[in-house]
Amino acid sequence: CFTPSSSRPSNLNKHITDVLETLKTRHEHSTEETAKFRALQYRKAINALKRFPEKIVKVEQLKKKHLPGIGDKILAKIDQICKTGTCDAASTSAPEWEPVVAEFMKLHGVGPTTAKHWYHQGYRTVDDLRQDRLHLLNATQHTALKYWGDLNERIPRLEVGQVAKLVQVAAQLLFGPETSVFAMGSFRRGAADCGDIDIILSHPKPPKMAVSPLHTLVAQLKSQGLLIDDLTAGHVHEKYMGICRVAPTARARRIDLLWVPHDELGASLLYFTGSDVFNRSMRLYAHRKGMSLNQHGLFANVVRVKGQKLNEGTRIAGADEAEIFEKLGIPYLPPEERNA
Ligand code: DCP
Ligand code: MG
Ligand code: MN
Repeated sequence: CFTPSSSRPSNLNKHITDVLETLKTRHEHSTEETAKFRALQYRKAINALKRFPEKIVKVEQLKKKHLPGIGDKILAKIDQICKTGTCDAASTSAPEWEPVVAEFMKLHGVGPTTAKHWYHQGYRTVDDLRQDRLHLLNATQHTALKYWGDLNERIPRLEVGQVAKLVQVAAQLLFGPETSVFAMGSFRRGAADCGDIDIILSHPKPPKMAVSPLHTLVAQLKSQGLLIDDLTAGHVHEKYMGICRVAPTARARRIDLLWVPHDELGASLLYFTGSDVFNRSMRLYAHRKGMSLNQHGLFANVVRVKGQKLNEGTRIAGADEAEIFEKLGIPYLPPEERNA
């Protein structure tokens, strides 16, 4: 997945990836212990197939290729899809609880276990939850429900840019012009619309204050009316999750603010740009090279025994994003190329 898309054809295997998408979604809504792992395997398989340079008409084309996520079980499904256009697992209709659980899981802070629990208690729609049973929900879920309609809408790219600009102006007024502010996540990857607004802030010499700079900024943005509700409680240090509104009559949007140390800015930019699948591949790549990558930096000389880290290693990059690619021996990929 470290190949630029310009040298990659478009998805030649939609006939297969569409069916696998259905199965992936089933696993995402499942409460089985292995469901998370399986959903991830499907995501990897789907990404690998999308990039596969030829149209697959026989499963033999994939044998011995060892594509990510494609083990014997998925190979058997692909075989069936090649032969019949679908596979048993995908053509059986979804169980009755599935669409209900899927709807509940769209609420921030609700996973499959909670969603299934509500289903078993007899709730079928988000309106059922809203009616008179609010004691069911914790504070975060309650806030998410309050803005349910708005939060299900995609955010136009333009609006993400406007919010980031407002945050930048406020932060630079508070902490000076050397404060850096970046719009991250799918926005930085070039998406036309985003699921939420992700912002990184950093400062070469963070002001020493009684409360953290991020907490100060959040208070300021609340008084301006940009931030309208919290999803995290208490004093914020490094990460804030909440709800914002670009103007009084605009829709409510999910916003994440991250305050990072200046010498970790590159690693944080890399992490918060994503995608999450791209991050996982990059971490795995580092791991294979005896290194370790996280949002704080790239570490070399990591000693692992049976996969367990015995030491943290030495940090060899962190402040600069491009340097992390360089030290890993991967050609730099611009954010738009990290959608895998
Ligand atoms: N991230 C990650 N692993 C996770 C969650 C997040 O690596 N489990 C990183 C990669 C994401 C970034 O954080 O790209 C931002 O997370 P979002 O959930 O906001 O995802 P995106 O911005 O990529 O997509 P969306 O448009 O849905 O917000
Ligand atoms: Mg996002
Ligand atoms: Mn986010």
